[in-house]
Amino acid sequence: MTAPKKRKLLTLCLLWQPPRILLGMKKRGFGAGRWNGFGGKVAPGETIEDAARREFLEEAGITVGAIRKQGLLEFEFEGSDEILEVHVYGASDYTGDVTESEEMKPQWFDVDDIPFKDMWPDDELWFPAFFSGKNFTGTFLFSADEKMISHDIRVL
Ligand code: 8OG
Repeated sequence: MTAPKKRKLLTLCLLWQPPRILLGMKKRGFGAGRWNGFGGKVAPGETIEDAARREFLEEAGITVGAIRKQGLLEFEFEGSDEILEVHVYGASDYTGDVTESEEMKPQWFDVDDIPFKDMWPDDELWFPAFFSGKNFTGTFLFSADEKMISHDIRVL
């Protein structure tokens, strides 16, 4: 019997002020070279929502106002013994000045001009659900070299 895969809890928060959205170019580590929202690993003893807010502050220098959970995404990579469980939040206001960090270079984009070709390939599939304001779930299988093999997205 194979052991069940470990789950790694991660956050992803998208700051959306129609018609613009703040994305960051990931400068190092997992996902480097791709535009993304802001987020990362949930620390022991921390709530997922607190982690989402902390990561935004660390990566973009700003404190987000109210955040709303909108999505739950699960990623499995071939050859990996863990599942990435990504909790997706939306925010629409913030305080502070958007600032580049060691991890992210933030930039505002028009929602009609999102750079999907330089993002994780699944984003194009679930961003419309996010923008619709609906809740959604997704499960994705990736190859070890980060190509999407299969996906299943449900808008709730
Ligand atoms: O701590 P670290 O930077 O490694 O966290 C990874 C971040 O990337 C975290 O915010 C979750 C997010 N993330 C994935 N996979 C995907 C994906 O396929 N699309 C998007 N948009 N974000 C992802 O781990």
